[in-house]
Amino acid sequence: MKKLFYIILFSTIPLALQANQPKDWQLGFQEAASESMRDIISFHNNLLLPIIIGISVFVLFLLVYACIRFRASRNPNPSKRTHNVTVEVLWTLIPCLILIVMAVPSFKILYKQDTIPKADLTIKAIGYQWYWGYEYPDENIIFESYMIEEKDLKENQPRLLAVDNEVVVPVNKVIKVLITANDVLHAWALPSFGVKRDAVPGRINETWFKAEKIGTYYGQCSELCGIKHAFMPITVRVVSQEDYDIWLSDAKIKFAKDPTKIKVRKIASK
Ligand SMILES: [Cu+2]
Repeated sequence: MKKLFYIILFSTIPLALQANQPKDWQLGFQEAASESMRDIISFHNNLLLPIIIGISVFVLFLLVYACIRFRASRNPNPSKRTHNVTVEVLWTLIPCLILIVMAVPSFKILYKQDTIPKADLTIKAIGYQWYWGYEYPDENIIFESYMIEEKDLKENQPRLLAVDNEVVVPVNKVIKVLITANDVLHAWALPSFGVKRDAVPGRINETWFKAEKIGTYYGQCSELCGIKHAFMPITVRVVSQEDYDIWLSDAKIKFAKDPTKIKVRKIASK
């Protein structure tokens, strides 16, 4: 019995730690890893949810009240009234006011996301049927990122989310993402960063994020793009600046876009 308890305990701990990917039986959003996502979550939890609950409870009350108060046995001769100006004005005005109350903070968040601060790093994501291509335009880096098949998964790699070549970015830096596609519509989406933008062939969309926590974050293509739409995940690994520099110097050789531009690292003289 005790053994069973420990098995359950320890098998649930890793789940609790992996906050950056969908969890079994999850309700609501993934945990925020950027200010943008925190804004979205607080807008949802502090404003939308109370309004939705309030309206649902009110409508339920009206339904129950009407069923009981105006049932045939208690109200044999129904009223013939068809219009009531006061009630009609109210049921138009109140929903308008509710919409305005929701729209103001909603637009504020939208515009905040739309204004891209000065970028520390720019990456370009290109959607293909069915994988993502990435470029680091300022670093002469280009690579492709394919989903890892279930049979090839290593430990701690989530099914349908892990990729062979991850996007690596430094923590606490403004990352600008240029998004486009090369065949059909795709969408580059990363829930923990509050980022989702359509990838449109022949056009470049842009967005940004600033990851606040080191970790691996998972997203998926979010525009129906064909038979393997569900199999082109997005993995972003957020690392410290030092780790990023190490990755960068290797990636510049491994993923060089133009081999003539490789700056060979100076080998320290003996
Ligand atoms: Cu796609």
